[in-house]
Amino acid sequence: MMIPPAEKLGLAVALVIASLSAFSLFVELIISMNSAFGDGLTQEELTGSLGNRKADLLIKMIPAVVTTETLENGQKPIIEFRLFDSNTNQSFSHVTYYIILEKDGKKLFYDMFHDHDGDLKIQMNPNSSSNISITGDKTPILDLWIGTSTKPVAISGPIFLSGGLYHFIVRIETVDSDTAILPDIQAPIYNSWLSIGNTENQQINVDGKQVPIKIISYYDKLKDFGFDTKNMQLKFDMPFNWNLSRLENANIFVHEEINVPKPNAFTAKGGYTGTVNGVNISKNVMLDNSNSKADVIHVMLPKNDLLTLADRIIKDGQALSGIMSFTVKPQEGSSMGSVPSSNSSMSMGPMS
Ligand SMILES: [Cu+2]
Repeated sequence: MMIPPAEKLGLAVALVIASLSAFSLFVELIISMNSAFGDGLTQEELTGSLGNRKADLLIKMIPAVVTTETLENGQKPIIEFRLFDSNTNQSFSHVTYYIILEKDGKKLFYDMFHDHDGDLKIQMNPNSSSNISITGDKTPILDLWIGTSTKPVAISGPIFLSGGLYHFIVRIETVDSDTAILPDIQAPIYNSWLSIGNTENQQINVDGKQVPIKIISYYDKLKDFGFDTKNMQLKFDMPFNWNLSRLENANIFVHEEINVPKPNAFTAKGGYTGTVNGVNISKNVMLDNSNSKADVIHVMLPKNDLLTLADRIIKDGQALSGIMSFTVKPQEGSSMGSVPSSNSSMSMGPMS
């Protein structure tokens, strides 16, 4: 179809204006009626609707385990966005995604992306250059980036350089046709906080021997790491917003992974206990002992447990500190049994 240049421009301008006006509006208005939230996962399905159709958005990191360490080793993860009707599992066609990426409230990039089959793939190429650049094919009419499975659009630059939560704000601009722009009031908006694991190497002193350990935090960056040699207790803190309504409205999952080489006195008991802000969370501590050379200890806090903890921590008056404070120490036969698979890179599906 041939479209005269003036009309092309008009369409593009309309699309830009539609998205700009949506921006100022969405905070107060649209977000409350037509959006979904997620927090701390590596993939999730956010529910939404378009007219009388279900319009769920799958946001997924491929592979599921992306950490500062795997990225430093050259990993270039793909982020998949698929808008689909969950009643039929059919993808919408000709989906234009307006995507904003933020970290710690700071905007990293925003642009419009399109996939004719509704299944958008964006490759992330983190590097320390000063600017973000996007490379790929574009649609002929609206000049939107196209990212398919065989040819993902690539975003290069200072993204995913640090671990923690990356906030994707996704607004659906078109479905069914490349040029049928959705009115503000209908355009679904989705919020997802995907997690890049932050890998930290530490040394602990076990019986006078330095043991190098590795901690991966799949929620936010840790701070104030410490090890009490006498009690053999690890401790570390993480920034965390304990606000109950925030937690109730999010798909949320906190996952810390501690790798300790063995054997030594720390690993000798074959089990571990843990606390969060002084509350015993040993049932959330799992040992993967499938590797003969290292214990992999997972502290996994799904939403329900986080809500219970938050309730207690708010009553204790600890919530204002904005800290989740972990301890982990060895204890005989205490861990919930071992993770069955030798693959500790568990995939974190939607948890609500
Ligand atoms: Cu299309």
